[in-house]
Amino acid sequence: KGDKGDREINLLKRQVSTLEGQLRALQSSFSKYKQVIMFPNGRIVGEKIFMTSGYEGNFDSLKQRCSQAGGQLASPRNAAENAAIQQILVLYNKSAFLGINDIQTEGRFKYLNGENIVYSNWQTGEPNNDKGVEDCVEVYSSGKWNDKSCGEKRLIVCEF
Ligand code: 293
Ligand code: CA
Repeated sequence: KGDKGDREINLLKRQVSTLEGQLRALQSSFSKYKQVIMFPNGRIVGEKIFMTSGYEGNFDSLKQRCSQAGGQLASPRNAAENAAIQQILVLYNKSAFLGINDIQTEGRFKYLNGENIVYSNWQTGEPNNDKGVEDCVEVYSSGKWNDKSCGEKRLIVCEF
């Protein structure tokens, strides 16, 4: 009792206890900073964060801006992600372009990485490739999707 091994174990126990306290403080602080940074333009769904800056531009411009910021254009892969994007659009009463298009093959909508989409929420009657020029996808503040010309200007929503 009280030999060198015991003293080292007791030291380690105090160090672990100190670290546990510091970790709890950091978690609490991080949680608060998340709340602040998400207000009012950000939404968290699982590990994904959706965010707008309020900027409006054509598809290429939005794609470039999200990429420049270290993210990519919002690419909802399920209803929960689509609903999070919709909540942001309701704040602005605007439509956004998604990171989805059928530029490569008409009628085959893909994510920016070339993967075929795994989820969609088309408005009834869409996609209709109106006038043969609609290769991008806008999402209305209703959450429903419409294919639209990539040259139109829409709200930016990026995912990180
Ligand atoms: C046509 C018919 C409309 C539809 C519109 C959009 C354009 O004008 O009902 O809303 O196309 O699909 O992207
Ligand atoms: Ca359309």
